[in-house]
Amino acid sequence: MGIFGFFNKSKKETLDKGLEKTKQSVFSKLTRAVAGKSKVDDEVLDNLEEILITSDVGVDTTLKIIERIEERVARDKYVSTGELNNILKDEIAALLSENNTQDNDNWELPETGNPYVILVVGVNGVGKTTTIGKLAHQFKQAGKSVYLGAADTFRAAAVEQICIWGERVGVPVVKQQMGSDPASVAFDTLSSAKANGADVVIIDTAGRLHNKIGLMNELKKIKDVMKKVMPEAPNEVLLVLDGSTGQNAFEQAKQFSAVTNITALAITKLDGTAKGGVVIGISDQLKVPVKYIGLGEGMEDLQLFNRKHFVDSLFNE
Ligand SMILES: Nc1nc2c(ncn2[C@@H]2O[C@H](COP(=O)(O)OP(=O)(O)OP(=O)(O)O)[C@@H](O)[C@H]2O)c(=O)[nH]1
Ligand SMILES: [Mg+2]
Repeated sequence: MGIFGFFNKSKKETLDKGLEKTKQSVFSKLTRAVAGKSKVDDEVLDNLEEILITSDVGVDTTLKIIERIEERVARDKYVSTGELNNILKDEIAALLSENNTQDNDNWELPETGNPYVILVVGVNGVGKTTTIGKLAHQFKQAGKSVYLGAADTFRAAAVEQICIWGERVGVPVVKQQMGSDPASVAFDTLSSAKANGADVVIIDTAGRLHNKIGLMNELKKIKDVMKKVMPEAPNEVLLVLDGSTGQNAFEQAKQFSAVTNITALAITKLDGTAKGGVVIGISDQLKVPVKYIGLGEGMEDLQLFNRKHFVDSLFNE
């Protein structure tokens, strides 16, 4: 492996390109904030605070970042505005690394003797099915055998969509008719995957949140049925969030965590938005780790989230 390890040149390009809109927006605001100023003073810090908040970093995380920069300015006496990008990059990376969760740097999975089961949840349209297709592709590339379960039985088109991904990526999809019981689809998928010695199972679910209780019951039923096949399943409950909705994504994460035990987050659609700063806030504020980020609609446009690479990409000129 080279110095970037898994993070090779093409991945870096995908990340840089995906974060371009956020980056442009942050930089143009920063440039305006320091125009005509040589030194980071209170006014620059005030402007910086506003920039971070309007870039969807979130108020609490912004205040933490500003505090760190204030300390640094007090310590170093004179901090030139030209250094601001680098300081922001360092301080945000340091802040995020204090979070106890770890970044994943490869697609390896824990050895359990059974397939590793990922249950994918999230409200409609956030990118669940697309993320499942991309995950299947990444796991397959890493040499794993993958089974997908079409447990979004709410619409015929949902079953079709995941089958198209299955064909595109070259992995089997277990399905039933539209309208059938999602828990039964999950049961069939886990059973087949186990019988065939698969490495990973990824289960799609419907995004319609009729009400909290309905959702909670449905997810509980799916989980209970999974446990009949493998007591440790699901190994991962992945909540997918649409990054382009900014603070809304944040709210959804809080709401979902309140009704079910979420173990990982995927933040999608970062390529189409200037609100990519939301990843920083979510990664700082929530106990659940951001594991994957979506940077486009293609098969290759999903990456393991790495805090340092993310912040580097955002603040490197
Ligand atoms: N630009 C971009 N588009 C994305 C990304 N992820 C998903 N999409 C698009 O978002 C739209 C919705 O994605 P789906 O995967 O169907 O979302 P879903 O959560 O499964 O939706 P429901 O099944 O209706 O609940 C599709 O047009 C995807 O191509 C991403 O990372 N970037
Ligand atoms: Mg879907």
